[in-house]
Amino acid sequence: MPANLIDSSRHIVLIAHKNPDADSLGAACAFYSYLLRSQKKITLFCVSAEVNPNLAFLPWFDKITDRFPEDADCMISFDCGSYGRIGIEKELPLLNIDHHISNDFYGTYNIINTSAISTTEVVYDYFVANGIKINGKIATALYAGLLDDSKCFSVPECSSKTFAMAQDLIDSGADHPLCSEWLYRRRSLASLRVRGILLKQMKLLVDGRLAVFEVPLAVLEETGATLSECKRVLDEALGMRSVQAAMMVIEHPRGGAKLSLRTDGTVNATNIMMSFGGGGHVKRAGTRLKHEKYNELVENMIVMITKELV
Ligand SMILES: [Mn+2]
Repeated sequence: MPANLIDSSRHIVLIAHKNPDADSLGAACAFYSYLLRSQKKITLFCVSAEVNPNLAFLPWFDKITDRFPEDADCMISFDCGSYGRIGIEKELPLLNIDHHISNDFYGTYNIINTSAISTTEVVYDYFVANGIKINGKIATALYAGLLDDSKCFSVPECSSKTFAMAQDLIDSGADHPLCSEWLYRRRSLASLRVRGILLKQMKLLVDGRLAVFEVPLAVLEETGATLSECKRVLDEALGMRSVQAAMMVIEHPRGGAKLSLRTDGTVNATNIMMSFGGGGHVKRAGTRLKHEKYNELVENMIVMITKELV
C-alpha cells in the first residue's frame, strides 16, 4: 500500500520531472507541505539545475534541489509518464503518481488516473480519500497544476468535477490571482522574441491542417528561450481554424532533437510518439530522438500524421 510505504520511510524524495511544469512541481510541492507534518526528512528534487522562474510563486520553490540525498529510502514521482522523465536511476522503492495515458506503471506502487486533468487532481483525490487537511499552501500548489494542465479551464475534458475541485481549493485558500498572474499573464522577453521568430517560420502542410515548427539551436541561443517557452507557440498554432495538429522539432544541444506534438484529437498524439520511443496524452505528447540523423525520423513522423489527417 502506498500509505504504508510512506509511513515506513524516513527520508522521502519528492520528484518533479525534467524541465518541470506547474503540474509536476505543484503536485510535488503540495506533497511536501503535507509531509512536513510528519517527523520525516523530505527532499524536493528535480534533476534540472534551472527551473522556470515563473513557477517561483509555488510554495517551497526555494527548497527544490538537483542533488539527490544519499540517505533517502523512498521516492515519489509526480507527473512522470515514464521512468526516464525522472532523469536519474536509483534502486529505491518508488511511488508513481501520474495521469499520463502512456504511463507504464514503472513504480513499486502506482497511483495513476488517466482521466484526471492534472497530476494535482490525482494528488487532491488522494488527500481527500485519506482525510488529509488541505491548507492554503497545498491548495495553491494543487490549483496551479489544475489551472495549467486545463489551460485555464479551456480544455474540453473539464467537467463538473474539475470545477468542484477548483471551488474546494479556492475555499481552502488557493490563490487564484497569483496562479493566473504567473502562469498566464507574465512572460519573459525571450518567450515573446521566440514566438515572433517561430510564427514567422511556421510551415503549414496537408492543406493547412498540420503546422510544423523547426527550432535550431541558434534560435534558442539568440533568444534565450526555454523549451516550454518555445512549445507555447504550438498551442497558438493549434488555435488556427484549419490546424488539427502542430508539431515542433527542437534541436538538442547534445545531438538529436526533442519533438512535441499537439493535436485536437483527430490524430492520437501519444500513439504517434510511442512509435518513436516517447509518450504523453492523446492531444499532447513528445519524444526525444537521439540520432544525429533525426530528420529522416521526423519525415516518417510527418507521413504518419498526414495519413491520419487525410
Ligand atoms: Mn500533467
